[in-house]
Amino acid sequence: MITLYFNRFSRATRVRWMLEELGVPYEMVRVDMGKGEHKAASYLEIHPLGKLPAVEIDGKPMIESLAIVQYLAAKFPEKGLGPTADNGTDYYGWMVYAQVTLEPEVGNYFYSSNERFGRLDPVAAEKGKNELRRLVAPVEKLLSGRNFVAGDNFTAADVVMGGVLAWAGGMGLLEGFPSLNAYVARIAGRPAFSVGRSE
Ligand SMILES: N[C@@H](CCC(=O)N[C@@H](CS)C(=O)NCC(=O)O)C(=O)O
Repeated sequence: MITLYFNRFSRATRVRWMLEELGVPYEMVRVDMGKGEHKAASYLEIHPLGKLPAVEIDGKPMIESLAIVQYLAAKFPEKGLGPTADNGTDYYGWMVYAQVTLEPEVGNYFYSSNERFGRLDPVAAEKGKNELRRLVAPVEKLLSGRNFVAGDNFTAADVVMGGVLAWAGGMGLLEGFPSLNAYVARIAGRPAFSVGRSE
């Protein structure tokens, strides 16, 4: 049995989206971060830092959304969301690029451009925006020749890349990148994507 600890304003949306793409049964425990439920002793047993997401798979806790997505792709190979013998270099390379290279810059822009987090810094935001545009340029090139990160078929790498780019696109950071915008539209049109971030 798979249990997902979920809050829609967290990276738990990535894991829920993946589970929905797989079409496997799971149960969801909603964690109210506003009420501090993620720091409760019972939840700290599952995620030692009190962060989201976490899952329990057959009673074993697992943390880190990128690892969870990869693990789920491997656990259900018949669903075809993992790498093939031919596309592993793109699958792993671009999936990790999205998480490690792109996502921190999108996050920096999000926090430095948004008053409500108390870190508003227009200079840092502008710098971050320009840096992100430099970093997404290779992905624009990649996606100008294919529909998905690892080729013609949607894979778990798109759950990671698609989520990060949809976040960037939603803040207007992808203007002038036609392939990225087409990709985000393709990704956002998937029913599982919408379920992943719903209440
Ligand atoms: N690298 C972790 C990041 C986990 C993380 O930072 N989660 C945020 C929400 S997206 C969180 O729980 N923040 C609340 C806190 O740190 O107290 C992952 O991908 O799972």
